[in-house]
Parts: sequence; structure tokens; C-alpha cells
Amino acid sequence: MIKEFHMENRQSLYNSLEPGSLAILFSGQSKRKTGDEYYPFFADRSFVYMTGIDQEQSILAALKYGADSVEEALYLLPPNLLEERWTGRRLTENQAQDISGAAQIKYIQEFTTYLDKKIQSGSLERLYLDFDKLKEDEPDNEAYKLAAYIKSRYPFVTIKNLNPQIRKQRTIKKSCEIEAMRTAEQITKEGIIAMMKASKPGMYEYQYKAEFDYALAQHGVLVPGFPSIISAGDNNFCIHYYSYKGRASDGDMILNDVGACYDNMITDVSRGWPCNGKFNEKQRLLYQCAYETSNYMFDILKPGIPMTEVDLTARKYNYERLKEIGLCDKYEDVGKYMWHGGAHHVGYDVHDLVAPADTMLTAPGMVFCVDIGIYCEEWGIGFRLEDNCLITETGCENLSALTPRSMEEIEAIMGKR
Ligand SMILES: [Mn+2]
Repeated sequence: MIKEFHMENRQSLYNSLEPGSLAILFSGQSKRKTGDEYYPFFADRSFVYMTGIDQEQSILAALKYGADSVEEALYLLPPNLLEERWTGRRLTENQAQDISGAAQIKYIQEFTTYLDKKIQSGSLERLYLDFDKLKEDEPDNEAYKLAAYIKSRYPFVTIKNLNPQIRKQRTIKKSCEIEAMRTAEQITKEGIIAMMKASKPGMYEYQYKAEFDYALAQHGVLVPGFPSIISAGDNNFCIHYYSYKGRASDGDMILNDVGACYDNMITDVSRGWPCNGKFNEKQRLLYQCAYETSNYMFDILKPGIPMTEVDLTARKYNYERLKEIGLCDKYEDVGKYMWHGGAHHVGYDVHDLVAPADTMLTAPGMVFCVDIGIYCEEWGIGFRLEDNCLITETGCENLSALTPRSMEEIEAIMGKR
């Protein structure tokens, strides 16, 4: 992303603050895996959204003095030739400036002194941190640790949560995010088509995964946006399946739930196909239900619809289709075949951090998944059809429509038509 995108994101964040507030965001730190080995560093997504910087131990600090005056600095690891010989180059001041457009670049050892000085001088009343825990018993990250330090040392400073404001901003995608997503969709398509073309009975799930990863790497995407779900046959009945050790037997469906990430924007696409390239009668019946439901959703989605209704509408419509084929005759029973909803937002995260769904209306610039999953254990068929829906001014656009979706397109790509 260009630096202006990050500058604009930060400006919106600063606009939300009261004067006398200091906002602090952290990129995070690598986590130790075992011995002296670390997991690859993965920068906090909101930090990257605000700065473009994905280097560990970076800090953004912005003190709002008055309505229009903000003192902003990005704190980075200092140059260290010996360390860099082992672990690679650190960002220089100029590089960090070019990426983020931050007003000042400083080194992290100056951060605590700065913070203490500002609090002691009485120029800040509030400290805003991004508190974001998925589970209560999660280890404290930098924001929680800093909050504990402030509470013990400066109990008169009010601590507030920046997370709701960040979520609000991340809900509506800017045009450069949508453009990056289009590129990511194109690459995801290449990966899925590679799997479809290679597909045959007897193929192992890891071989499908290898096809996908190879196609992505050929387009410069070395790590997908999230761990790929690729399964065959009965393994399709595990919603988040990551073993890759199963093998497709003739007549099995292949399920995949995958997505490339390009310029930080993630896609999340699912397709299902018969491993032998030809839908059988029962697969055809079920696939048609999901396909019609998905198409219906793309026909009706537009601005102003409560997010809580999106999943519900898909569920009701798909129930009617399942009823037509004689599989389900009471709406209360549709949960036997539909195990999940799928209208989650997608962006910097695959399950994107956005404003709470309970009060949200669809609006232009939102991107969320339309995910129709059908799991029919008695027929041994499970798959999902998941696309990425961009809400536009007048309706919506299926960003992942370029990946074959209809049975005709899939069979043609697989060479069976
Ligand atoms: Mn998905």
C-alpha cells in the first residue's frame, strides 16, 4: 500500500481522539517455537494497517494536543550490524519514512523516557491502547503490559481502548485495498484452477495443497492469507481440517477453503468439485442448491441490509432448495445440513476485525464472504461455495467470480466437458 493510505488511516484514528490523549500501537514480537527457534514474525494487523511497517518491536505513539495538533513518532529497532548479519536488515529511518509517512522516526530505547516525560509534564490525561484478546486467559501482549505499568506507576492516567475505533475504520475498505484484493483474487484463482486441473482419484490432499502453494509462489505469494483447508471425501466433514494426509477416492468431492494474500489483503474462497471431474447425480443436486443460494445472495445484497440478516437470508433460501430436492422438510432441521454461517468480513485478517455485527448495516466498501456450506453425511457429500462480496453504491460485486463456480465451468476446467 502507498504511504498515503496509512497516513489517512492514522488521521481518521487521531480525529477520533480527545485532546490530551496519547495513542500507542505495537507491531508485536516473534514468539519462541522451541530451543532457539522462533515462529516467523507476524506483525499485528492493525499496526500494519496504520503504518505499513511489519518489523517486530515497532511502536507508533501519537499525542493529540489540540483539535488539529498531533505529535507523532514511530519507534523502531536501532541499527545493529552484528544482529543484522544474522537476522537480516532492519528498516532504515528513510525506508520507514517512505513506507509509513510518519512525522518522526525514533529508536525504541527512547520510548519509555518519552512516555514518562509526557505523563510527568501533565500533557496527557488519557492513554489509548489496542486491547484485543480473543480469550481471557491469553498471555498479555505489549498493550496489556504497558497498561499494567501505567496503572501501577501513574494511577491518575485514564486508560482507554482503541480497539472499537480501529474496528470501525477497518470495516470500510478503501479503493487501494479493493485493488489489492482483486490481485489476490486473481492469484487465488490460479491456485484453485491448478488443483482442479491436477485432480484425479487417488490423489492425496497434500498433493492438492502442493499444487495450490506452487501456483501462489509463481505469483510471488509465499504464504497464503490463512492456513489452507483442503480435504477429500469424509474429511470434508471436519470444518477446519488441516491434516492434508487423506486421499481422494473415485466419487469423492474435494473441498477447499483457501486464499492468497496480496499487499496485506486476504481473500477467502471455497470451491468443491468431484475429484474425477464429473459431478454425479447427488453431488449435482446438492451443488445446485448452494450455487442457486449463492447467486440469490449476490442478486439481493446492497447497502442498508442488517449484517445479522445476511446469513439468515442465505440459510432460509438454501433451506427451500434442500426442501425441493426432498432432503429437508422442516426449517428447524436445516442445521443438520448447514453447519455454519459464513458472512464474515475479510481484509487484513481472514476473519476481519470490524465493528460489531449486531448493529451493522451493509455499506459500500464492505467486503464479506458469502459462504454456503452443505454437509450431507448420509450421502457422504460435504463442500462449501464461498465467495467474497464487495458492497457497492448500488448493489454488490462478487470479487471471486473469476474462480470457476458453476458445475459447467468446473467440469470444463477439469477437462470433462
Ligand atoms: Mn473460508
